[in-house]
Amino acid sequence: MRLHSLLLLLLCGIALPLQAAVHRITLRAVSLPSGQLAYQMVRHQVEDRGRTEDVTGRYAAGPTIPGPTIILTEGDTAYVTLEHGIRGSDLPVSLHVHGVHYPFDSDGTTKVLNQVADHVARPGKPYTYKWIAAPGTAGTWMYHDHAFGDPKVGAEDKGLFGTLIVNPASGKVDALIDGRIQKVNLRDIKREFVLWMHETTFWGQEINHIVNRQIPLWTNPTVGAREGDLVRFHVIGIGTAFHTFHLHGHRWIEPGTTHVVDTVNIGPISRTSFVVKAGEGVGPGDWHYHCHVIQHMQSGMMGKFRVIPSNR
Ligand SMILES: [Cu+2]
Repeated sequence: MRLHSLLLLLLCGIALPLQAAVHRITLRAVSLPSGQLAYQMVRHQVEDRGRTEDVTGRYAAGPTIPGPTIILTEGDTAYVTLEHGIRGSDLPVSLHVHGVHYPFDSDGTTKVLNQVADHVARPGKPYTYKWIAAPGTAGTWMYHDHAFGDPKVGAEDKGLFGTLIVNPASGKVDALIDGRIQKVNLRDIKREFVLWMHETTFWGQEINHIVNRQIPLWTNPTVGAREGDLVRFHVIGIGTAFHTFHLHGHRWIEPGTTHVVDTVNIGPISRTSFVVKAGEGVGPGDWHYHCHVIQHMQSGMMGKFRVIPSNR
């Protein structure tokens, strides 16, 4: 009997996911002095193995474009409450997420569109969405408004968009490092750069794992790393234009393939995510990144990946 119980325990232990945290997140949609809209992190608490940790301090203090990057691990569940903080407007606002699982009432759409019910926040009436980062949902995804101003489309084009990263439960991703495809431990990545391509502008954000903070970079930013550091890029399209993201001096593999590339097609709400070793084979420099559509380049759609010499 005792042996039986022990075996059962062992089997249950094997079947349980390695990590299954519950995230309780509050976001607020606000207006910026520029007239644009943005999401702001209000609170993020993580319940994991009986402990609750407040990680709100990892985010920028104010609203940002793109909005706060929410990072989950396969197996996690997030309850994301949206507050309406858009001054001078009582039009509903929402959160529609891509990539992960959610029940229908967390779709973030309006009754005008879904013919059933509004999944929206109104002034003084927050709305809570449930996102389930089920196995198989690892990847870089996005969340955005699907209601404000236009009850079918929403106001993502005015700044109400942000990034959701679901990291694989294994904690590892494939990358082209030192000339060969190998597994990289996510905990060895120093910085992540989120670059949204909107019409003729990049909107950036850094997730700095050295200081454990998200840093807003706003438009066409210079991003930086030390030579030899592992960095991960997340490039996402939004709006109406199609782009070709290109980074000088570096190459990587298309996720899930062995194709080595240095340019990726990015359409609205399509994305890529890849790891590079900063300056690998080419050394330090102000390596440009830009859209390779000539008209977009001519309109200034570019920035720099500044690789500084290693002090090792
Ligand atoms: Cu472009």
